[in-house]
Amino acid sequence: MACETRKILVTGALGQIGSELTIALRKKYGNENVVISDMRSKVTDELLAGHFEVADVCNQSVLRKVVREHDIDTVYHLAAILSATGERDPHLCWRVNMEGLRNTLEVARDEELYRVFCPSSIAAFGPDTPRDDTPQETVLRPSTMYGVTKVCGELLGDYYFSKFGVDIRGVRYPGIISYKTPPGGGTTDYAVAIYYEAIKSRRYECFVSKDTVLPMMYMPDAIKATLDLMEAPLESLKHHSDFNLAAMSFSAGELAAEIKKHVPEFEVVYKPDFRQKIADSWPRSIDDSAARNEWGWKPEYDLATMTKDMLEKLKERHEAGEL
Ligand code: NAD
Ligand code: AKB
Repeated sequence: MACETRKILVTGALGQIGSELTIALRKKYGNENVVISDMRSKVTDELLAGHFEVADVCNQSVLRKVVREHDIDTVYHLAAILSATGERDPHLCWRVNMEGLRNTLEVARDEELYRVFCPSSIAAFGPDTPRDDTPQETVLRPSTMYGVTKVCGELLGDYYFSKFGVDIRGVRYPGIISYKTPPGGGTTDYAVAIYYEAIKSRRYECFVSKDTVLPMMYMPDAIKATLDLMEAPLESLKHHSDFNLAAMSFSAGELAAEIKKHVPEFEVVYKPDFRQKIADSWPRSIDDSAARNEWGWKPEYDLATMTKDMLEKLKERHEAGEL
């Protein structure tokens, strides 16, 4: 099945992950086979190389129309409200994350789609979960609305799989670090912003404490995981919507120290805000052996290799006047 042509829809495609996943999918399946959609309409030229539709995932008939018009058989459902924005507006978070997913699953069932991808997050865990080497099967009692929607989303996905045969797959992404599109309102955003500020102003005010440790992943690994899971044979999967996924864990202080190796004059001050409490409720490290065993997951980047690449790429963008 690996190289078979697919007709793909990416929702939330203008976001941090969608903007890079779209490019990877188009490279693999061809521009004409990857339709992208988002609520927002400001699209970069790079993403305009294929079809773009403005579509609110809360509107099921619009979603269905896009799927039918473009003969879609696979959806990467990335439209969502993330943790920090979700705590500011929990109702919006519930509506977009839950209605959006249910609409996607309803359309997938009715239109007999081949496969659906919908990510979960380390936010599915909560203060009662073991924080180190967090197991695949463990306590799921998050303290944020975003986390609540991620747990419900995993359960809803698995329900549609067992009840209706919808082949939905998902990973619990850690914080994703990247240099192309800024993150969209999460708690792990500091681990991206710190790189931008190291290049732009040589100073960063960090909104979590120096000793805050969270699981993180570089974007190329996140894209690889997504594509690999979506290509895994169904028979090899015991899990579906909820794979733990890990690459590296580090504290905010360790991240700053790694950046200082390349930018010695870089300074960080720590001023924790409401996001500290969210970070403190999430795991420090993740056991992802189910992903490794069931579909061969293995990350490439660690803190040192990611930092070198991030700083090189952001420096190039800065020199080109893009930042
Ligand atoms: P993002 O905030 O960068 O992008 C989300 C996109 O969804 C945005 O472009 C936004 O305009 C769009 N959107 C919001 N409401 C919409 C609606 N009603 N209809 C259509 N589009 C809408 O998010 P991301 O970081 O790219 O995350 C993608 C997915 O991955 C989400 O499910 C998120 O929970 C998950 N995830 C991300 C991370 C991370 O660190 N980036 C970590 C764990 C899980
Ligand atoms: C967030 O911080 O909300 C996201 C996530 C880990 O789900 N980056």
